[in-house]
Amino acid sequence: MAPQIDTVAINTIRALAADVVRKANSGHPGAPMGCAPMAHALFSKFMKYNPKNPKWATRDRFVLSNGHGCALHYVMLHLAGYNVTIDDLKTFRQLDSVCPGHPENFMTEGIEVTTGPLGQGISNAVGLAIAEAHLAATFNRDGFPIIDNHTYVIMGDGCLQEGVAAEAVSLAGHLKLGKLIALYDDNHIQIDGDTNLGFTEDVIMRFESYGWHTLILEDGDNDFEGLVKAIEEAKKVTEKPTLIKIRTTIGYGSKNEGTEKVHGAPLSAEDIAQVKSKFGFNPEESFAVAAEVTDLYSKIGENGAQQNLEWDSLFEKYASQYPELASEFKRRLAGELPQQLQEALPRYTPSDPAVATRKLSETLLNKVADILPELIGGSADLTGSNLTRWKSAVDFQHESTGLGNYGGRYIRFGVREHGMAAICNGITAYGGFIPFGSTFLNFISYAVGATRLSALSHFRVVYIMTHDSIGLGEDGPTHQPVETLAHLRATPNTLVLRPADGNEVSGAYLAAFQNSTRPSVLALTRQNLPHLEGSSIENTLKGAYPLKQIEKADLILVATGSEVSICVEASEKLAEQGVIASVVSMPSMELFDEQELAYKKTVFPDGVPVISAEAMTTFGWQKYAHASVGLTTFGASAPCEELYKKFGITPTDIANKGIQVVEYYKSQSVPVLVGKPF
Ligand SMILES: Cc1ncc(C[n+]2csc(CCOP(=O)(O)OP(=O)(O)O)c2C)c(N)n1
Ligand SMILES: *[C@@H]1O[C@H](CO)[C@@H](O)[C@H](O)[C@H]1NC(C)=O
Ligand SMILES: *[C@@H]1O[C@H](CO)[C@@H](O)[C@H](O)[C@H]1NC(C)=O
Ligand SMILES: CC(=O)N[C@H]1CO[C@H](CO)[C@@H](O)[C@@H]1O
Ligand SMILES: CC(=O)N[C@H]1CO[C@H](CO)[C@@H](O)[C@@H]1O
Ligand SMILES: [Mg+2]
Repeated sequence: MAPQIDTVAINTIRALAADVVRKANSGHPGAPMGCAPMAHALFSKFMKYNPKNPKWATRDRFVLSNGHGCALHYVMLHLAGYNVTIDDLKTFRQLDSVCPGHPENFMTEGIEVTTGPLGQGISNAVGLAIAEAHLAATFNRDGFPIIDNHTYVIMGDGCLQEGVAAEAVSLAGHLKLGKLIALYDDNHIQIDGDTNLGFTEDVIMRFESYGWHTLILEDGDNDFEGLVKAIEEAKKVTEKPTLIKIRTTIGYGSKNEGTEKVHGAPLSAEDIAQVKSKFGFNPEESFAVAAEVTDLYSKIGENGAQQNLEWDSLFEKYASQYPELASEFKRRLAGELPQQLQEALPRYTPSDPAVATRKLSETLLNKVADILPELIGGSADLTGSNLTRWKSAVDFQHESTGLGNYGGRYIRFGVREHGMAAICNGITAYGGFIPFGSTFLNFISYAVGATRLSALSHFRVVYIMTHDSIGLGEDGPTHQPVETLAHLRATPNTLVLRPADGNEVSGAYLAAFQNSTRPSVLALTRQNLPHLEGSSIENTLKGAYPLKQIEKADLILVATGSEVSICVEASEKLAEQGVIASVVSMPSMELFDEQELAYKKTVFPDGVPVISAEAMTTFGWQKYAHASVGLTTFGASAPCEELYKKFGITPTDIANKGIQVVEYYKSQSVPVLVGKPF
């Protein structure tokens, strides 16, 4: 039997969660009531945290991967003494509440990552554990365990059904992330009903084959001692992550316990009263916490604050013994860029030979990798194509493999795009890193479940995406992105950059590194591109700029990436026919949109018609252009030059369209697009 106080605390958590959902008249009581023992075990017996300093660098990380059960997390944060009051709990799911409908890392102290889209949280946790292992390997010294913590996860059936989780946990097993401990809420229920409708695999066998240590607890509702023992067991295994499969009852205590009815609907008033009576609580009282439970948790909080103080003095000693390491540690945790970064960025002139932007990206990574030790990442098995591995790189691998070590910064993600992006989110959430992931631009579509969360979570992740158009050629339409950038540009808080040459590649990386609250997607070519007259890092940061200042142009050609130099050629053809065309390079719509209106008007003055050219969907260009060159269909399999001819993206095609557009607007006024007053 568990000591009485634990039972009281667990039942308090269950009743509070039920109250929270009932008050909101919306939410999910089942998972919180079933997972209350796990949460209580972690928050009261295992986790190292200081509720008064939620960002303490070496705190244990906790992720509720079944984010729909977040009433549980908010209740735990409240009990543990974080800045979540009983009144806050009463505002669950209401506008501007610190207790939003699913956990959001930027809304609530103590929430590490945004969860709710199933499978993401457990995958983020793999990133958190990678970050911990790498920082510990980098900064810890004998007698100074500056970074030393676990990552704990609670997840449900849904998380285990999602492909992204399989990608991430497979990598976690390979990497032997021994400080990652996942508690699986094995309640046999999901929304449609019993999991036997579609989920009959042996989860334990699957995780064993991934290289995880596994444990089973038969009665997660009542065997609290067994639960604590299992977590202790898990902590002892240091070279494998652990999965503890815990049999629970969804909605434990409710009249509908053990059924899908308690998954996502508030308990009725009578049911809540019944639950409280069963637990020995006053059925008339809501949001009640017994003094003994408050006391228990306030002692735990004080203990955490004490551990934090001890760590502070350890860090002070560390700082006097290793001053450079300590100041580097502080810089990285603060998310500040090193001063030398900007000078290290390569600059080019038009006489430099034509190079693919993916290759220019490799050159840049080689120049900055040593200056920017927070840069960590890799490719989804396209290192040779994507050119993302710098010369001095060491692989992030467990030492026993002989392939690298935890101090390494190059991650072999395998062909796991979605897992890669979710892991990058977790690494960002840890703090102290700028992670990157790489694949062909087209395959970022496999990862958008996670890249969308990079944006929502305000995470600085750099997505280095190569082979960025039909320009990749022979691989054909299966590999050629068409709609991809339009989708990414439509995603809030996402910086899309498609540089046209070497200076723009440097500018694009600088823009990506400089903003610590949003992800960036760099779209890079496979084919070689000339260095442009008029390009610069500074111009790139403005998002769009004319390559040449022209007093009175008849026409503007705006393009991104590989199509800018094609437009330069088109403008030369037009000049031969007496049409003066200004070429605007637009490496980033978002950066341009953020400029002052006066600047925007100098780039797109009223009365001058605009043609856009981009070798992908024309969708979205209507915002700046009166006519567009691009695709409205999928691409095709052929050499690059033939495809540009087929889809009408040659200097001649663009010049011909230019003549047509100029002719057309001779007889009517040119609509104002940029800076219209509504
Ligand atoms: C990616 C994604 N797909 C669908 C949903 C909607 N959804 C929320 S919970 C849930 C069922 C999850 O089952 P389980 O993890 O077993 O949760 P339990 O019912 O045990 O609380 C679904 C389909 C979601 N949140 N995320
Ligand atoms: C606690 O959070 C509230 C917002 O809910 C904020 O106004 C307040 O300043 C916070 N208090 C502390 C001590 O951080
Ligand atoms: C970062 O990007 C956001 C928009 O996504 C913007 O509001 C903010 O000003 C940017 N910060 C910096 C430092 O550029
Ligand atoms: C300060 C602290 O609690 N550190 C713990 C972090 O986790 C390791 C296990 O990996 C423990 O040994 C430490 O005590
Ligand atoms: C230079 C290089 O690595 N090129 C590769 C680019 O990617 C394609 C597709 O994987 C390969 O076929 C090329 O060899
Ligand atoms: Mg379930």
